[in-house]
Amino acid sequence: MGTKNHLYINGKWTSAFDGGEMPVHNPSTGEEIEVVSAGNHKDAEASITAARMAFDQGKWKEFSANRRAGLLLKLADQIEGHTDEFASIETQNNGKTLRESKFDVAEAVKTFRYYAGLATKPLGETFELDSPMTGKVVREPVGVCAQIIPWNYPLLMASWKLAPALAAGNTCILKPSEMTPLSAIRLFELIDGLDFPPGVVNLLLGFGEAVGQPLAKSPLVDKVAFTGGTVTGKKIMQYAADNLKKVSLELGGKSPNIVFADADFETAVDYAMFAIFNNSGQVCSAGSRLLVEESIYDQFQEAIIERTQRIRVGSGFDASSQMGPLISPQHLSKVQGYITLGEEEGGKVCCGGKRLVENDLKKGNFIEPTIFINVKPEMRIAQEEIFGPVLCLIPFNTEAEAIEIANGTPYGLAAGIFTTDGAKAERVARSIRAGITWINTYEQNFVEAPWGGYKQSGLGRELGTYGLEEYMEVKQIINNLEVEPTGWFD
Ligand code: TXE
Repeated sequence: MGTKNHLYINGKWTSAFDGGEMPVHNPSTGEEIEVVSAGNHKDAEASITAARMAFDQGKWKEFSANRRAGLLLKLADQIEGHTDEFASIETQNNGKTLRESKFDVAEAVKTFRYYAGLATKPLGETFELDSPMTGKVVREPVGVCAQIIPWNYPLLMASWKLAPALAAGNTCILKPSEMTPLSAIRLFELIDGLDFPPGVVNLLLGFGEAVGQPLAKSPLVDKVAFTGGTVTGKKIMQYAADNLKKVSLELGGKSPNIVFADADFETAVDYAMFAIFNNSGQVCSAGSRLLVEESIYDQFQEAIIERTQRIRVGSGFDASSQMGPLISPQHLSKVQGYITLGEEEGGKVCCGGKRLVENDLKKGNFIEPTIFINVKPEMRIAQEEIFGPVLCLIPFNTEAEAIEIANGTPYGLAAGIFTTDGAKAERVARSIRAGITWINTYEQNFVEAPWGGYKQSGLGRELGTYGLEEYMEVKQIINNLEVEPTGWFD
C-alpha cells in the first residue's frame, strides 16, 4: 500500500490518533493481508473539521463545475489505467472473482465519468410570476457529506458516493467497511496525486461504532449517505436526527424474481442463477425469492438444480472459479444459521447447503450455492435477508398471487419479471412496490438509472440525475423588478 498511514485527512496521510490498527483478511484463504490504521472519534472529528473548513472557507467553492468535472475525469482515467491492480486488490480483499472485480472497476470508471459530465449540465429553472418579479431556482451543494459504505462492492460503492457528491461541489468523508478498506486506500493514493484542495476528500478508516457513529451524529455534518444493513441504517437515521441532517440510505432486500409459464425458459433459468449466485449472493438486490408459475415449476426446479450443481466455487484468482467465498467467518456462520433455520421451518435443501472444506477451501469462507424448496412465503428464510447464495423457490398460480407474494415482505428494493407477454410484464412491474424492476433480465444496473428502494429498503436514490439531486440543496431566488414600498401598513 506504500504507506503505513492509512487515513487521509486534510490532504495528508496520517495514522490514527491513538495508534489504533485493524487487520484485513483474505476471505479465500483466511490470511491476514495487511494491518491498517483504525480511527476513533478523535479521527472522525479531525476529518469533520477538515471537510467543514474546506467547504466553508477553502478554495473548493471557487472551483467551477467545469474544473470539478476535470478532476473527476482525471480520476476516472487514473482508475482505468490501474484496472488490473484494482481488480486484484478487490479479489484479494473481498474474494469475488477477478471477472467480477474487473466489471466493478469498469463501472466505477463509468460512474466518475458520468458525474463529471453531469456536473456541467444546467440544472436550474426560471419561472414567471404574476407580480413584477422574476423567479429562479438554483442548486447548491449540501455541504459536508459523510459517506459510509459496505464490503460487498468496496470500490464501486466508493465511486457511487464520491462521484455525485464531488460533482455537486460538496466535501466528503468516506468511511469504508472495516473488512474491505484496501481499494479505498489505493483510490485515495490516486486522489492525492490530483489537485483537490486539502479537506475536500477525506478517508476515515475504522469500525462502525468508533468512527461511523460520530460522523452520523455530528452537527457539523450536513448529510450522511449510507449503504449497508437495515439494522445499521435505522441507527444512522436515529443518530442523524440530532441535527436533522439529510439522510440517504441504501439498505437490504428480499427481492422477488417472478417467472411466468410463457417466459423464455433458458433465459429465465440463466438469469435466476445470476440473480442469486452473482457475488456469492452478497448483493442488496439479489433475486433471493424465485417465484415460478406452477405449470412449469417442476421443470424449472429440475433445470436450475442441474445447472447450479455445476457452479465452480473457489478462489477468485482461479480462472475456473465462478463463485468466490463469503466475506468473513462470521458472515459464513450467519448464512449457515439461515440454512439450518430453513430446514427447521420445514424447507428442504434440494441443492448445496454445505460449507466447502476440501483441500484449501477449508481455509476460506466457501459455501455451496444452495436452493430451498417447500418454502412458504411467510417463513423467515423467505422474509429475511440472508445475503448469501441461498435461493428460495416458491410456486404461484395466478398473476395476482405472484404480486401478493412479491410484495409480502418489509423490503422493496428490486424485482425481476420473466414473461413474453409485454402487457403483463408492465402490469406486474407497476404493481410491485420496489424501486428497481427488471423485465426479462436481472441485476443490470446503469449509472443513468435511479437506484434505491421502497419500504425498508431505503431512502432516496443513487445514480442518474436523481443521485446528483441527493447531494444538492434547492434554493429559490425571487427578484423584485419594481423596487418600491408595498404600502401594506400605511
Ligand atoms: O453491515 P453494516 P454488516 C446487510 C446484509 C448483512 C447485514 C449486516 O444482510 O448480512 O447487512 O452486514 C458501518 N454507525 N448488508 O454488519 O453494519 C460499517 O463499519 C455507523 C446489505 O457488514 O450495515 C460499514 O462501513 N456506521 C448491504 C457499514 O456500516 C456503522 C451491504 C456497513 O455495515 C455502524 C452490506 C454504526 N453503528 C450488508 N455499524 C447492501 N445494502 O448492499 C456499522 N457501521
